Amino acid sequence: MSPAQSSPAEAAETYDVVVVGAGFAGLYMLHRLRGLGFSARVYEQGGGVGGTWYWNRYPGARCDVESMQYSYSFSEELQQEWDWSERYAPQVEILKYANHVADRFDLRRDIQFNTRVERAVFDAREKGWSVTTSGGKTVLAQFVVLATGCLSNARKPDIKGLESFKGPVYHTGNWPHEDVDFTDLRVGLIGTGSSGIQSAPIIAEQAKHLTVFQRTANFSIPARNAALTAEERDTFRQNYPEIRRFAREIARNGIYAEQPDRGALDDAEDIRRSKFKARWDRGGLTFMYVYNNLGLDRAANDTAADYVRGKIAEIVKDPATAKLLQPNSHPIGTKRICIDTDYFKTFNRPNVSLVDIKANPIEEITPNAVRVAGHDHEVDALVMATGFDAMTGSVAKIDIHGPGGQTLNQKWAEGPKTYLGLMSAGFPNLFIITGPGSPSVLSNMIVSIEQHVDWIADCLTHMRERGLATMEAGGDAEEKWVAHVNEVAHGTLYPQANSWYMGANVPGKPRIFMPYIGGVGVYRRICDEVAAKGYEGFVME
Ligand code: N01
Repeated sequence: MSPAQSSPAEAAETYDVVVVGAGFAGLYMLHRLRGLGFSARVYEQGGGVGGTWYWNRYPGARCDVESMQYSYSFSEELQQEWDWSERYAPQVEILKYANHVADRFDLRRDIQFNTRVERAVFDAREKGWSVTTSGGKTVLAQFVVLATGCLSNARKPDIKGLESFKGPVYHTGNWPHEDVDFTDLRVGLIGTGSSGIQSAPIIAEQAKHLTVFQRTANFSIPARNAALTAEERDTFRQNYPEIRRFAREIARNGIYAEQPDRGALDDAEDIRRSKFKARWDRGGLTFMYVYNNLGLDRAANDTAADYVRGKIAEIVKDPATAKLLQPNSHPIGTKRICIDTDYFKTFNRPNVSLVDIKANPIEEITPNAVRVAGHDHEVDALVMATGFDAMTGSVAKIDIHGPGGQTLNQKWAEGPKTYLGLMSAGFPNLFIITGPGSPSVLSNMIVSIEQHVDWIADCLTHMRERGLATMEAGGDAEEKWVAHVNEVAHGTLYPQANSWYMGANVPGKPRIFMPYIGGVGVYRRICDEVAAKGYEGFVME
């Protein structure tokens, strides 16, 4: 299957597949490829495996999907032997798990760390990709799989004067590997998404003073994190076959949980409140699944949003601060809902203050302060929890040239276009794992990663068995899929928010709802049907 059998570039290393990234997607992709006898090389820009969990080491970082579910299902031994310590695993433990997987399945020998893929050019004659890395080396591969992650391109906003700041500036998505000590320091935190909301309470415990600069107030539900007991783990393990099946086939978001059977307005107010209370007390993402229409109907959504706003008013003692923390700019859940531990309570501390930068945006950053409305908020260190160029950002950093000479960035200038989120027309033999146009970030990522990896593995096997050299998304199939993804999104409340799902957090980025909102079960069936019909909509030669 090597594309370079009679290549003029005979000295170049050749692989069946180059995988970009050694996070959860890249690791499992490598494992499957190896098992099928394909030669593969993984390039990883970090110094270790784990992807998002390698980079996001900020204080308080932990998963918001429960750990027993945020784990691979492909190996029965693995899921039976690994002991998660808490309901929501901390970053350090998830990273340990990724390292355990890499060792247990002997994956490291095919991974080259500290190496970025800079460029990939399709060679029509060789029917494969010429891949150039940051080390200046070029290898040939018949297929390239982008396992680059959806939230891996950390974004520091362009704020006037930022470069003049004398203290350290950290980004939550690119946190140092060494301990960061905020003791006796005045810390400024910009950004109140999941990362800011998780880190604020921990930073506040350590710092002399924490000033949170909030542009958009966010909805957050308590995590209610706790140690997992041996019984809880055992119950999960015994029921894994059903839990995994349900997560893959039934749950919209790939998470095993009770599914709602009625809308919010079908219940009287007292019943509705008691249901919201039960979910609030239980904690976690399933708050949004108490009713089946919270993402669809604004009046229904308002009932949940009002409940959370009421909770914020109960928790936060200063009424003006509470009011500022109550989100009013978007329906609940249409920006990724946050899961926190004591976030709102943190604003009752005497060493924490909140600054509204919606009404008065940051004017500039000076060597020792953040200036808002003419007032200098003095800080010794800055934490940027300002998010990512999501879903397309890490793909865009690679200079990808299709056979016609067009780059993927040119093709995606008006927004990403894919067929099933897996391939983009005009770029043969290039797969994307959890790309735009697939459920991806709207789901338990591991469920979506496993589904994509398995689909790609089956597809490569299909091609090998038939002696097929290239595969490409068909233009018509892609157009129809893009239209479908849009249509489904616009049937929901999601596009009403200026979210990173819409590309709205990056100035100049096209506003298109990127993930597929139809649900992981529906999506899996579509992908399976496409494969069963001989990869309908794809062109194979
Ligand atoms: O990033 P975000 P994140 N000036 O984009 C603000 C996953 N995740 O790293 O909303 C001032 O959500 C921005 O304001 P606004 C999860 O999927 C999961 O927190 O654009 N402020 C916002 O408040 C999550 O959704 C976990 O008005 C600026 C914040 O910065 C995703 O990663 C933990 C600004 C960015 O929020 C991203 O989360 C962490 C500017 N120029 C992350 N630019 C868990 O599993 C941006 N902001 C728990």
